[in-house]
Amino acid sequence: MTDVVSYERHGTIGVITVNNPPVNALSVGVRRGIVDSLSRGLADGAATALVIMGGGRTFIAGADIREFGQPLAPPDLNEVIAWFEDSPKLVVAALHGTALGGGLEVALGCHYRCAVGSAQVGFPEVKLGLLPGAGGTQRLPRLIGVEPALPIIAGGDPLPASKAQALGIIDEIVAGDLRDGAVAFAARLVAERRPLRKISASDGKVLTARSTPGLFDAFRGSIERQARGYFAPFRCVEAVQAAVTLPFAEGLRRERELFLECMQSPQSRAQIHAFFAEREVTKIPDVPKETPTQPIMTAAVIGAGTMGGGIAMNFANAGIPVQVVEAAQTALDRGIEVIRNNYAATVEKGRLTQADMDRRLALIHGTLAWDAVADADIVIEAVFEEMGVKKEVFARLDRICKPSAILATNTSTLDVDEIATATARPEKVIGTHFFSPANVMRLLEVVRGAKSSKETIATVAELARRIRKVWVLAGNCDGFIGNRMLAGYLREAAFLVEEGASPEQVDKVIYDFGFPMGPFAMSDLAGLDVGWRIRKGKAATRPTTQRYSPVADRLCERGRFGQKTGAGWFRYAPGSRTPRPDPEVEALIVASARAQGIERRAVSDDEILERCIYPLINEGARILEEGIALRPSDIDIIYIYGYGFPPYRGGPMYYADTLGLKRVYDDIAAYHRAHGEFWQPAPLLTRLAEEGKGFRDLARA
Ligand code: T1G
Repeated sequence: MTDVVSYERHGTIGVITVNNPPVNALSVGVRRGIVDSLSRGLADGAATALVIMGGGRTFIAGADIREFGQPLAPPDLNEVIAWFEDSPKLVVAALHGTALGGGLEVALGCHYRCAVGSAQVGFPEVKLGLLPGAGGTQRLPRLIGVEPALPIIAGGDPLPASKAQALGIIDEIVAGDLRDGAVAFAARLVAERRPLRKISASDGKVLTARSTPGLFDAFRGSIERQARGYFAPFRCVEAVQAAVTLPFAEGLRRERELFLECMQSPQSRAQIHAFFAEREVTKIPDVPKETPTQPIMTAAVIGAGTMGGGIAMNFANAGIPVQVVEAAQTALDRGIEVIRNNYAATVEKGRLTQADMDRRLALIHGTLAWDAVADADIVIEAVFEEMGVKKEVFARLDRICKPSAILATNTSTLDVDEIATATARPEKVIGTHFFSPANVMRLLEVVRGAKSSKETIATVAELARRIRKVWVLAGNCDGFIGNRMLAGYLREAAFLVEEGASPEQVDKVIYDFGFPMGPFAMSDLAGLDVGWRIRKGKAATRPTTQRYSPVADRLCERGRFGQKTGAGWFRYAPGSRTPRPDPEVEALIVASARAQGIERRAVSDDEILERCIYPLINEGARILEEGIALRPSDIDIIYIYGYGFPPYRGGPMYYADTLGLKRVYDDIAAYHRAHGEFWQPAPLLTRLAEEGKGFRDLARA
């Protein structure tokens, strides 16, 4: 059990190395191995000090999440850390990669910490719906002070080594080999007779915080917006508060109580589901990790509109030179100006240096000359959403681009296979559906055409990782995965307001469920004209027997396209993005209901929530049956990253399982009886409900 941790002496310094790839998680074997190695180091008379470090690519990156939910086998991590802190020999933690969670807690139990410059440290537990449960909420505030510790613990984002050093978390940045540097650092500390610093015994900074009790309420207020609906961030604050009000041992006990509250919350289970789902999504059964990929050294984007410009920024941000091709100089200039303004806004917020902005802009080359894309390794088309235009672009690219070039379309509604017919290289054609704004939203739907080769898929997957996208493979169908499911969600929202709900009532129900905004505010943000154009394209084929709400069309006919025109479903004061109810819209809704003979009624919040969320689940089941999505958790990732589904509810398919599919099926069947064909229960949902199973059972199939 202890082969995952080794001990060997280098000169007079004993080195404990954790070897538990891929991230040196603190499994029970690692905890035991660390204790064994510490005992060996203390018994080693020739060792005057000890170093603990990680083998492979990182220091310990946290507790072993896969052990959660199982009875915790000894030794308890708090005990392990206390043995380090109480060691009679000086102990140095040597950090590289990502020293996270329990890993950082182990490091805080050591007397000193050194790191390579590229190391990161942090407490991401809150992103799993947890909190640092091995002394992190008690030691970090004692080391760096309460105010800098709060955002690290309640926010969960990692810190670069430089920032960690400035805060006092890291004592020394090591150049060159980490082990050699750490051994030399430890030897120096011994030679200088530096004290064995025990953070748990240093109360100065937390006692100071007692004189500003208001800082906790102020911090809670500062996270209210982004932590809305979450359980763990506010437990993190309570745990840090205990570090201020209680002695260390009692604070540790309080931390453990709060940790267990978080661990037992449904939110943590949902967030851990999302954590593993985001990694599972990269596994494509017939495109294994070993599939060869093409090098992507240069890229090109056709179209410098909102999407094209945002897509180009992704390449520049990853250091990949990118040509941006437009048809007219004015459109090109406008597109490049929007890119420049986007970067300038980020510099203004202090999240990008001017030098970085200049470096990235220098990688983006605007041009009217199509032959500029001849040598690009990948070209992404982001032109007008009309099949004729797209096929003309792909035919032209097929003639111009080098044979190995991948030709990708950013279409959100058109048939990728049909676009591929415009080329002689269908195996190189693929869908890369970015979400707007493309330089911000992390989701990328990779749409596999019937003839997209495995190499093309693997290459685009690798590129997606380079441009920091969470990518999900989707089959080729109308709306792929996300937008196909969204259709039912938006349809029911429109029906609900004709039946008697108001747009603001519907939006509030969905906002309170945990989305950043409801369907009507979202439509106003995206622009109502986008959907209008699509509906007009399909009007001729829409069955006349099907219920249809014309309200959105009426809004568009009046030029009410949403925020961009100052009015849509809501009205917006000049320069404001705050939606305001508009009597003109209410009148349009009432007129539409009357024209359809719909008797308006009071609609309950519960009905609104079910009629908006259940269509996601029902359509998601159909998408799984058709093989458009590989697994239910892929759909969860799409909705969390692309549509703001609250991570603490795990995504639509996970959420359905928490409700129980029997109940979901019964409710959908009832809506089917009441509202007709749109509510036909998906066969897969029906089968799973009858078998007493959940979507989770599919993943295991
Ligand atoms: N436990 C178990 N498995 C883990 C793991 C963990 N902590 N972290 C990663 N893995 C798996 C992951 O599922 C994947 O598996 C493989 O390792 C590579 O991960 C007491 C209670 C470290 C930044 O939250 O953020 O400590 O798919 O693809 O992109 O207070 O992994 O190969 O089968 O993500 O290089 C706190 C979570 C835990 C860190 C590396 N720590 N991990 O990113 O690789 S709770 C975390 C990450 C805790 C204590 C509390 C990232 C990474 P597979 P990967 P990567």
